[in-house]
Formats: sequence, structure tokens, C-alpha cells
Amino acid sequence: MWSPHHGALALLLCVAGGCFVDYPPELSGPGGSAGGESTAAATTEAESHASDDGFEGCPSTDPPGIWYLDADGDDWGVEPGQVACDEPPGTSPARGDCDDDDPERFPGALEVCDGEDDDCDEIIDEFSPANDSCLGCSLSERDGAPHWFCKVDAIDWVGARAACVARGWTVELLSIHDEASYTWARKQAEALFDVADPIATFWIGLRRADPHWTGCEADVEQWQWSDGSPVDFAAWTMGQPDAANCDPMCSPQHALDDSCPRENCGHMLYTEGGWNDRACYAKGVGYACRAAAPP
Ligand SMILES: [Ca+2]
Ligand SMILES: [Ca+2]
Ligand SMILES: [Ca+2]
Ligand SMILES: [Ca+2]
Repeated sequence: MWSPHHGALALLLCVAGGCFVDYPPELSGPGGSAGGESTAAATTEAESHASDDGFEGCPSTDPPGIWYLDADGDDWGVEPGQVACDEPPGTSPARGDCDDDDPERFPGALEVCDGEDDDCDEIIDEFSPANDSCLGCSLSERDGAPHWFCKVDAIDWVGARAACVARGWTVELLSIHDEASYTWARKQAEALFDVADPIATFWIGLRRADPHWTGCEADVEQWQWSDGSPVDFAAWTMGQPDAANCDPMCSPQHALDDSCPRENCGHMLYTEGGWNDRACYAKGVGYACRAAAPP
């Protein structure tokens, strides 16, 4: 909790160009325990210095600002902030730089295919006007959500999911919840895969719900999406899911064991278009990911 005594923790520093108050990190940022309350308190503290001690270069009518260290000079700084009347050298009023050693990476920068998050949105190599393909993936955006449709030599469902998650904590295998999204996903696949190739299939986020993995029933109610959303729209190919090759003696732990061919994962068949249940260890030639749309 904030108390007036915390003000004693602030350091009054004087350097060329003026004085500023430097607050400990836990008191200066909105993410700290004291939150915005501490910022308000810091401002009050600085104002009192300004009026009592005659802050050099600080008009008494203007409150001091909060400035963030900007080491790479891209006009985006990093926590913690410091309170000063005038902008200290090497600082910025904006915070949120995800790499303060790289002037090419900052919020709003153009994302490019380089294995890094250039625009600081915690997603790596997503679609941008400068980035519509990357390492075998076609990149796109739908309703503000970045999508990846990727063509690979061979990948199982778990590998495909790992490839999605590696791009950011909001990224998952694609889930599809309405006809328009399904049609759109097929069009993206058409542009990437060879229409004539009968094995041109790609993994999506369909999987059987864990508690049901010991059963061999082909019940559509047992399916869910890897992002946790329910299967509230269905585009199963006729006769699917069929739980083919199921051995009731196989345990859930063996879902990825090729000695236990249980069709617990879902993919999209390009030539037929719809969904099919398939053994999770089977090799697909592609996969689709989606990141959550920004709030
Ligand atoms: Ca910076
Ligand atoms: Ca930077
Ligand atoms: Ca990014
Ligand atoms: Ca990048």
C-alpha cells in the first residue's frame, strides 16, 4: 500500500539540464504493486519539490513528466520510468519497447520474416504489409487475427501445434466456428497446396477430448479445439469421424504411439475439403495457425 513514507524512497537527482525524481521500479510503473496510485503520488512529490526547492527548469504550473530509458534511440523506452520536468537525454515519454538494443524493433514497426517479434505484440513473424509469406507459410489476417497456412514436408499433429505455439502465446492451431471462416480457410489452402495432390491435407486444431481417448466410439460430441473452444460448427467429410483402426486396449498415453493407431486428431482434407479424424502421429503436409485478434 502507498503511504506518505514511501516518498522518502524517491531519489532527487540533479544532472546537467535539470533535476528529476527517480522512483524505485515497484513504485513507478502501472504494473507495480501500487499501480497508478504511485504515479499520481510521484507526480505530487515532484510538484512539491518543484515549488519548495525551485526545480531547475520546471515551470511551477506544469507537472513533470514520466520518462523511460530509450537506449536504442527508436523513441520507445522501457520501464522503469523517471519523473522530471524536462525530457532527460536518452529517454522517451513512450514505453513498451520489446528490445531496447534494436532500433528496428518497437511497437508499430513493420513485422518482417526474421524469427523475431518486430512490432512488439508478442507474436513472431505474423502478417504485415511487408510480410505475406515466411518460411513456407502464407500469412494473412482475418477479422484482425493473424493466420498462417504452412506447407511442410511432413509433420504430425503435436509438431504442428508446437510450431503454432512457438510463434506466440496467443497462437494456436486453427479453430473454425462458422461457414464463412471454413470457406475462407479452404481458399487459403487452395492457394498453397497442389489441388491434384490427394494427400494435400493440413492439420487444424481438432482433437478428441482427453477423457474420451480410451473409447472407440466415433461420437462427434467428443471433439474439441486445441484452443479450448467448443466444436460449435461442423464440416466433417461424409462418414467422418469414424474412429478407424481404434484398439480399445490402447490407453490415452499412447495417442501418439504408432503401435496404437487411434484417430484422435483432426485435419482438413484439401481435395474433399472437409474434416477427417486421423492418427495424431500421422504425417500431414501442412498446418494452419491463428493468433487471437488484438483486443
Ligand atoms: Ca527503444
Ligand atoms: Ca527497440
Ligand atoms: Ca509481432
Ligand atoms: Ca519478425
